[in-house]
Amino acid sequence: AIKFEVDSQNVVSSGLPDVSGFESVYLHDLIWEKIEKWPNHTALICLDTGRSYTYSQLRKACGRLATSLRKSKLLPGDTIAVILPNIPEFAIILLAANEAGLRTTLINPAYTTYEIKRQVENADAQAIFTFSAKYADAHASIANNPKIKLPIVIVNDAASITGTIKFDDLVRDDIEEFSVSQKTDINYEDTVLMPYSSGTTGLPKSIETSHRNVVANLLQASYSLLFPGVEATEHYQDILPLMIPAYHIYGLIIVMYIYLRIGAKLVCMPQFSMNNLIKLLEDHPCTIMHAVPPIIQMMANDERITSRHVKSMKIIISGAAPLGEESIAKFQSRISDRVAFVQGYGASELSPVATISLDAPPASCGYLLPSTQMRIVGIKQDNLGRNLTLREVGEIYIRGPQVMKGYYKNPQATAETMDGDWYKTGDLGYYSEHGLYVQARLKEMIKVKGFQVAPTELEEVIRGHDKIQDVAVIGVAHDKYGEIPKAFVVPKSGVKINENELKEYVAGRVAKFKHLGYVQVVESIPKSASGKILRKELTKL
Ligand code: 4UW
Repeated sequence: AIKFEVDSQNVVSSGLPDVSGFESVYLHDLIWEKIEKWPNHTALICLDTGRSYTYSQLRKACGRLATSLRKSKLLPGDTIAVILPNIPEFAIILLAANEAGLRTTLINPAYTTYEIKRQVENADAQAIFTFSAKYADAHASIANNPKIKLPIVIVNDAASITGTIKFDDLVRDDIEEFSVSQKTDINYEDTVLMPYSSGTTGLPKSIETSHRNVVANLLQASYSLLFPGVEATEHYQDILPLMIPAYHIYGLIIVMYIYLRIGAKLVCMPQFSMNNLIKLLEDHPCTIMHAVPPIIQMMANDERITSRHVKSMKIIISGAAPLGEESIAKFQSRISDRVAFVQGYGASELSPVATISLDAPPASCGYLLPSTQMRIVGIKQDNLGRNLTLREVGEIYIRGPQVMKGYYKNPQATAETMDGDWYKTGDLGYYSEHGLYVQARLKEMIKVKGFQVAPTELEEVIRGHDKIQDVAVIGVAHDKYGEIPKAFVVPKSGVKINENELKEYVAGRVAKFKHLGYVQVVESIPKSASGKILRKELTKL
């Protein structure tokens, strides 16, 4: 089979047949497309509580919640903020919001109030879904925002708290399911998701992703990932952990949505830990697993995990950060060599996948998805801006129906990250007969365990410390997390700053994965004439 084609301009195209039909399908309709084939199969089960939903129960709950959302005066184009761990109700809320024509901004429940408030405001959210009374207080200050139409909805908590609504009341049996005629006010180009990403530079931004973007990517990724040529119906017996967070677009689209569409069973893990993963694998004979590199590394090194835990496992898929070949080798030699490993490459701006394939070597990120094109653009003085040939290293540009509409209310950032209809990934790599190899990140984004950390955000937090005059943050290599943030700080004159003092200051303000690994005191921060931090120079200090 032809894996890819290269034209005279060095534009690489997928060798796979184009996907079609994505222009005029709503995201939720695509997910429910085949549901009558498996109404009584379990769709989602919670690892912690055993609470589960069959496909038909899931569909009904989504229809009822969509009706309730509209009754709450939320209108098409309004945004809801979802602050939830991986629980079955996550899928209900997302699919109901999709159906009601609402946009969703997904927030890490481990975020501090400071971080949540920022994201809620950045996305102009009008409703907040959270999971525990414990959080309601913290979110109350956010819910005071005059834009909020629906106060906090508490999912999965028996307690009644003033100013909040219980999720169960929005999905009661007597609520009519959302009717088809109410859907006419949604367009395929409407924004359905607002992933939060720092992109190439600066603070995190809300991305506008349309129904069409996500539907296209679901069809593209399904073609490349689900054993092409095999009818999707054969996958209804698959069992997968929903382990990577559904509040990250990789978990949401590539794990939850893809597999709900084909009738698989998802075991939701609300809180990741090796103990929980071991319990999950012991109780549920998983057949496919999506992970990030640090999890694969932990599995490879954890003596408690043996071949018994992966006896039904066909494949483990990794993405969001580079996967070391040593992890795969150790996994295969120590645990099982029957499990195949595959990497994918994506970004929040790509709804989210660009490359993945079952027949590429595991060190490769795979071949381009159907209907996807790539250019590798020179960044050196002697090849700057030129489209390079196979095996030459440059910046990865991607084009296809999965490329985002743009950054929300930020045309400048959108213009900077796009070259016409090409998305400039800010990643360095090359393409070969074996697919895409990603070598490094050119953009300033730091990735800790696959999670984004924006240096600009940490710099802003650190600048708030009264002993700090100037600061710059970069990512440095970490053997377990991939990378970890390091701050270079210039104290105010005559003041001494102690490393732990600054680490604690940051720890009090941002989620754990953003905490500083290292602090180095310097005399000045290297900057360009225009005042931009020269982060490459910092690595030499
Ligand atoms: N190797 C090296 C990789 C790789 C990588 C990503 O947080 P974001 O915006 O988004 C993601 C999405 C990843 C993803 C989604 C769906 C999927 O199937 C899959 O593979 C299985 C992966 O991470 O961060 C985007 C940035 O993360 C880096 C790269 O720098 C990219 O621009 N990245 N995948 N395989 N680096």
